[in-house]
Amino acid sequence: MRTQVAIIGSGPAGLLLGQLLHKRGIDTVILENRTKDYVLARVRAGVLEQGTVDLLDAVGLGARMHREGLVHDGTELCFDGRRHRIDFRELTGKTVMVYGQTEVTRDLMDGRDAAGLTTVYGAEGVALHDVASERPRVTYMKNGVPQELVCDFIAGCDGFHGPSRQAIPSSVLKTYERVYPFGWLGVLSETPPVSDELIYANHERGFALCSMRSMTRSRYYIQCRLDEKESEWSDDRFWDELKRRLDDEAASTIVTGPSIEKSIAPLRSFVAEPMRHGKLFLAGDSAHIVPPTGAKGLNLAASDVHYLANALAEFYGEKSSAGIDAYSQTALARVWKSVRFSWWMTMLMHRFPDTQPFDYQMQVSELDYLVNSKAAMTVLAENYVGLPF
Ligand code: RFL
Ligand code: PHB
Repeated sequence: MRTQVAIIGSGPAGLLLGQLLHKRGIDTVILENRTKDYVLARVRAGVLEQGTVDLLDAVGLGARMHREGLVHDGTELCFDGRRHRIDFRELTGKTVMVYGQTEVTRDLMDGRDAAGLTTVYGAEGVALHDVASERPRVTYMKNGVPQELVCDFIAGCDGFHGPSRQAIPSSVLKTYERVYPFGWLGVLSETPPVSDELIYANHERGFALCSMRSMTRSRYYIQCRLDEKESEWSDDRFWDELKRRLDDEAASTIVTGPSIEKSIAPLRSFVAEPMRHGKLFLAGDSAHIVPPTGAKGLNLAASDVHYLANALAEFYGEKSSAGIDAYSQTALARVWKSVRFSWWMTMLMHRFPDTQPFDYQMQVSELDYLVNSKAAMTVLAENYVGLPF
């Protein structure tokens, strides 16, 4: 098989890139090792920046998001037993869209199917070859039969554990990492959200987050230890612990119910540089990971593929390599700012194993300053709604 751009991975990065390139008349094939249903069942992100919303609109796939998504004008920070609102719209003129990653993925997959574009699910043993040459290739197995995809470029959109980043020689690749000493235990339930907006809570017992997927479906998280297992957390234990970390009003009004999904995610910050090697480009989680505290992961995948699609369009349209030569630097400038914001919010909101009473007072004092300073709230708000791209 031959294509212009071989995309590895059908997560949000790969699927959105496929649509952006299709709009510009550039041919793609996506290779995904999982099944379509497996990809659709992964419960992950929930908050889209305006820039991500704009990209879904630009590829003509925003209609359901505008119908079913929830526009949030602000968020709440809870500490010391009280909630404080940060008004994004007033502070920045912008809002965010609460719309699940599973729905974004479904809309993008439907768009790809409707356009008749090729996605190979269940592609096993995907391997990248000759990425620094004029003729890069990807090999894989489909139903036990060896296959080869010849292309002009490879887009590595295969997440943190995929093969693309490994195809960049270690002598070229520089990585930066921080692993946090805790995880998030997430629960999805068919219950109305406790509040109209998200609540990020700093509590002596650990962080908690009240999020949602719709007015009848809630997503809650609590900070947990890394050695804990989902099976140790019955629904009752989860709800009890969540309530203890919220303010009295939220704790007394929250509607609980059976969990329909429960999982623990570790938290890490990670950046790989450069994001391009020869004909291979990394985009999304294959190049960087942020802790979910700032809701940035999916949005960074979107800004990466926006830059990459523009660069490739410039290459095919104007025969200029300027865009692809600048891709890594352009994308990384935005990546690092989101890495910083996510790290800062994580440090501010979580309890660390070595947190002393002094450290906790420092967090509360910073939060108290934050919610009483328009300048500080604006800093949070403009990062949360997303820096321009
Ligand atoms: P993905 O989504 O991991 O997709 C990568 C795809 O590549 C496939 N793949 C392979 N394909 C072929 N061959 C191989 N060998 C392959 N290996 C892997 C995988 O099966 C998969 O389909 O990466 P992508 O596209 O870069 O998207 C990134 C986002 O998924 C991620 O950043 C977000 O989910 C992060 N995230 C959040 N981001 C936000 O912007 N807002 C949020 O509110 C938010 N909340 C979250 C999150 C992530 C979480 N977890 C579980 C990590 C909440 C959580 C709990
Ligand atoms: C979510 O709804 O899953 C979610 C929302 C905000 C975050 C992280 C996750 O910061």
